[in-house]
Amino acid sequence: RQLVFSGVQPTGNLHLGNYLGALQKFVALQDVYECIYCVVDMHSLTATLVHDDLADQTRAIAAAYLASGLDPKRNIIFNQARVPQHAELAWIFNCVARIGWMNRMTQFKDKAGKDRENASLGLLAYPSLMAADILLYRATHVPVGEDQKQHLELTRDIAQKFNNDFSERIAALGYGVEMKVGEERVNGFFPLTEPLIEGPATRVMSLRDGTKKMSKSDPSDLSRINLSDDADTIARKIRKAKTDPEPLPGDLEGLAGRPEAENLIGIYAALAGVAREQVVAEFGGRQFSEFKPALAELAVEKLAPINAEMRRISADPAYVDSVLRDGGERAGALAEATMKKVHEIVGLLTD
Ligand code: AQP
Repeated sequence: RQLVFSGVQPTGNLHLGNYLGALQKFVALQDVYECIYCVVDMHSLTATLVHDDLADQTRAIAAAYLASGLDPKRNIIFNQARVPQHAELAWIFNCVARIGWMNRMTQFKDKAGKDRENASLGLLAYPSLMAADILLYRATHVPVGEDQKQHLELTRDIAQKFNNDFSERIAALGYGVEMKVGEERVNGFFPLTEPLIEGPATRVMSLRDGTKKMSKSDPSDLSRINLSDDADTIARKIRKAKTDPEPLPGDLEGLAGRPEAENLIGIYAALAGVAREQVVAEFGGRQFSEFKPALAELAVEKLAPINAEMRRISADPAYVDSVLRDGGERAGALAEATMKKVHEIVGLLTD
């Protein structure tokens, strides 16, 4: 059985990186797989504990899911806090994972900064909760941006260690599924989940600095296009985007050492749904003064309807809550079934 799981944190405005790296792919995958899409609200406590409007932010991400085209009937859409088994499985994974594994995570190093002793324990254990999110549903595929690749590798390490440590009990209970690890065929309870990191915009960069990831937490609003930006703002941000003085190259090799040009070409390709080769073939030799208006027009064409739909859906918070409640019930039933087996495998006395 193949199943997709992914999530977005309710930590501020969604930007074009979140859209191209995650949401746009979620929508395409709903036609191919059974999918579960979560608003991972408990993750948002790891860096900032007290939020002014966490419930509203949670609804806003759910509205963005729906506005991007996710169907709440075909997919399970819910927020993490409604299904307490996420935290429960994360605790077990905290006991499976090693501190050294967590210490090596680049996102932890970046977010904790120099004063690591003062970072929250939750920030360090973040990947354990992420592994629990995915493995609670025994998801086989996770669409994410490039920045989450390391966390997905850790998810596989946790699954593999759990499968190894409890191999005898898993086999005795008959809960194992045959899977391939390298050349070996083993019996495991949790799948070794594959990341889905594909396409021309797996790492959208800041519009002000092509070497930095486009991010919600960048202090400059000009560095990102927010899904809530209106058409004029989108066009202004693209006009002001940093570029070099050369015309666009006619092939992909010509993008080497030109991170800003590479970023804008990648964004254009992802929005248009074409390969980057096609974009350089079309715009090669032209100046940014010609390319930027074309990119702005395309971005507005794709994002304006999502923006309008987000506003329409957000005006009805009771509807958004009903989607999250219904999704939470469906996710909760699946989570309960997994945890019943996990309790038995681990030997926890719960019934
Ligand atoms: N720049 C990006 N390019 C491509 N994909 C991206 N994602 C994030 N930034 C980019 C993908 O969006 C999904 C949801 O991300 P998240 O909300 O869980 O958290 P994040 O990665 O921490 O988002 P930000 O904007 O980068 O927040 P801060 O500023 O807090 O670091 C994920 O699939 C992610 O890969």
